[in-house]
Amino acid sequence: MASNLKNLSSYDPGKIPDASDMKFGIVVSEWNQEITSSLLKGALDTLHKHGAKDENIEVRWVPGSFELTLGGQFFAEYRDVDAVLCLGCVIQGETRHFDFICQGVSYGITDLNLNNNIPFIFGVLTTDTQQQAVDRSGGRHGNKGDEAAITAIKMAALQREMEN
Ligand code: DLZ
Repeated sequence: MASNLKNLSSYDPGKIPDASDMKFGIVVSEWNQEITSSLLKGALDTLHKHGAKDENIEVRWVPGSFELTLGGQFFAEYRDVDAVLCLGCVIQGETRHFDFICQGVSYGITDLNLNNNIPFIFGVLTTDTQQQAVDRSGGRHGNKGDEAAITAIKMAALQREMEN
């Protein structure tokens, strides 16, 4: 469903597993930092709301969305985490850079999921305008950071359920 029809922050709280013993890595892009900081805040608030503890959440910044995949890979290699949230914002400019970054990060995150057997969450806004990004990072369409956190908790819980 297109996000102009859906609030990214709306979910049924009764259906979210408890995250009090889950560990999370969060990789955030410095590009469009005023937007990505809001995504990060949404993700942290939502993880905490569902029981995640500060000591079980590690945040690392990378220069741009293109670097989210390698930042995510570092979590898989060097940390013991149940899920990794990748947060970024790519805004359409005058050149084709937008397409290459979006393609790189979406394929990259798919590869991370399949090659590491833990969930990596696509928390990247890809918008035509700055206003669309504002609307989806704590504005009138909610916050994609909240959505990323809920997805991380659900996928980490699914993995536990299926491997046990
Ligand atoms: C270079 C670039 C441009 C033009 N736009 C964005 C953007 O809108 N969002 C974003 O996260 N990053 C952007 N970048 C930076 C690239 O992601 C990357 O950091 C550089 O190309 C260096 O690899």
